[in-house]
Order: sequence, then C-alpha cells, then structure tokens
Amino acid sequence: MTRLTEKDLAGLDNILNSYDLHLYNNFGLTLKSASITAAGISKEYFDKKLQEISVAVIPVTMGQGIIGNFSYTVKSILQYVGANVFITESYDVAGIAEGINRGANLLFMADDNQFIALNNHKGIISDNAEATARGFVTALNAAAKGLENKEVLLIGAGKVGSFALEHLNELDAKVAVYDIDNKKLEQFKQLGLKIETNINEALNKYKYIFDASPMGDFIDLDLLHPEVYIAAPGMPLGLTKEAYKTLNKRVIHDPLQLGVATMLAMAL
Ligand code: PYL
Repeated sequence: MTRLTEKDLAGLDNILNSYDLHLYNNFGLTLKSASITAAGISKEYFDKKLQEISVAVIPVTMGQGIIGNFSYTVKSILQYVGANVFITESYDVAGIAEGINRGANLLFMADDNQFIALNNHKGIISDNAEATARGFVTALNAAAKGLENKEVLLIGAGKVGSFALEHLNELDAKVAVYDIDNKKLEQFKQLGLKIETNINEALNKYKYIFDASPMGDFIDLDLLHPEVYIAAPGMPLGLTKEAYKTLNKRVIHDPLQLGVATMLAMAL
C-alpha cells in the first residue's frame, strides 16, 4: 500500500463537491450512496446512526509519523457525508483516551500499516483496504449496471486488490488477475482463477478494469478498450496523464474519499 503524501491530500477538502458530482454524473452514485451500498446497509440506518454518534480522528505519530493534511482530510470526508467529527488534540494513546472521554463512538486512526475505524460500542472495526476495495467495486458495478458475468481485469493483488477480488466474486463478475509478481499469479492460477501474464496485451480485452496497483503512469490510452471503465484506488494512478484526461468521465480515482466514507458505513 503506497504511503500518501501531504501533497496527495492538499486541497482535497475543497473539491469534495466537484468530486461527488463527477461520481454521480459518470458512475450514478454519490459518495454517500456508494458507501452505503458498499457496506450493505440502508440509507435509513446510516442516517439514523449518524444522528446518534460522534467520530474522533486521532493523529498517530508512530513509525514514519503524521502525514500533513491526513487527519484533516479524513475529518472533511466524514463531515461531508454527514458525520459529527472532531480531531483529537492529543496523539496516539492519549488521543484515543481523549476521543473516548469526549464521547466518541467511532475512532479513526492510521499507523504505517493499517487504517481502521473502531466502533467502541459494538466492538468492531472497519479497515481502509477492505472499505476502499468495496467502495471502488461498488462504483464499477454501478457503471456497468451490474458486473454479473462481465469480464473484469484486476490489476494488483495486494491488500486492496485481494479484497476487491472477494467482492467481485460476490457479484459473480468474471475476474482475470494481473500482478507484477509471477509467484502470486501462479498461486491464483493454481486456485483456478483466470490470470493475465502480459499487461500490455491484456488491457484492451477488458471493458472493466480495477486498478489496485501501486505503479503509476503505465497505462497508455491506446492500450485500452474503447469503452473502458476504470476504478482506480491504486496510488499513484496507473493511467498516464493523457489517458486520464481523455477518459476522465469513465475513471474513478481518489486517494481517500471512497475508502473513508465506506469505512464509516461499515463501522456503524
Ligand atoms: C490510509 C492510506 C491509503 C493509502 N495509503 C495509506 C497510508 O498512507 N497510510 C499511512 C497513514 C499514516 C497516517 C499518520 C497520521 O497522520 O496519523 N499516522
């Protein structure tokens, strides 16, 4: 999983409206409706719970430390979908204590390895990799008007890609997997999964692509299916700048929005 940078997140709070409009106009979902669908809950339950709870975002200093804009961006996304949110003054364990003492029911916190939302009333957590996978698969499913029996190319079988494979299988999509690691590909083949071994040859065969790879700038426009839709949680974006500009309406890509909103819905 690529570590986000302060630059990746700069100004993201100001573009949430235009991001949401892009998602709705081109994929038929809002950030809120995508997260509700991805979590498998009802809008009524989501709205009711958000009235009842408060959410703390806790900056975590361990490991490589705090990422500028990270806590603030998480808070902005959560507020955007209707949550009551505060960022704790304190960090780490003191931040957890502060969050609980200030009555938070959900605690969002991320170290270098995992980003979770902890529901301290229900004793459950939601995980950003799983939530991101479900949020982006939900968007692709909406664009395809259902992925059942439709071929999907999954690029990258890391944490997000593996969760996406689970969700795509739940939707009965016909998934082919590509990963740069041949050993991983061999394992998938042993499991009876369809694999692709040459990404440049594979790309134009698929109308639906889920790009969970941490590689950037490797997918050229002329390699792609003319009617392709791409759900791209991978950071940095796999598409070249030119391909992204041309395909813009058929690409959903963001560093945190879908994953954070779906974490909230999954942790309620
Ligand atoms: C959760 C993101 C999604 C992609 N990569 C993941 C990442 O960058 N993880 C590190 C997050 C560190 C946050 C830091 C803070 O500001 O609290 N500990």
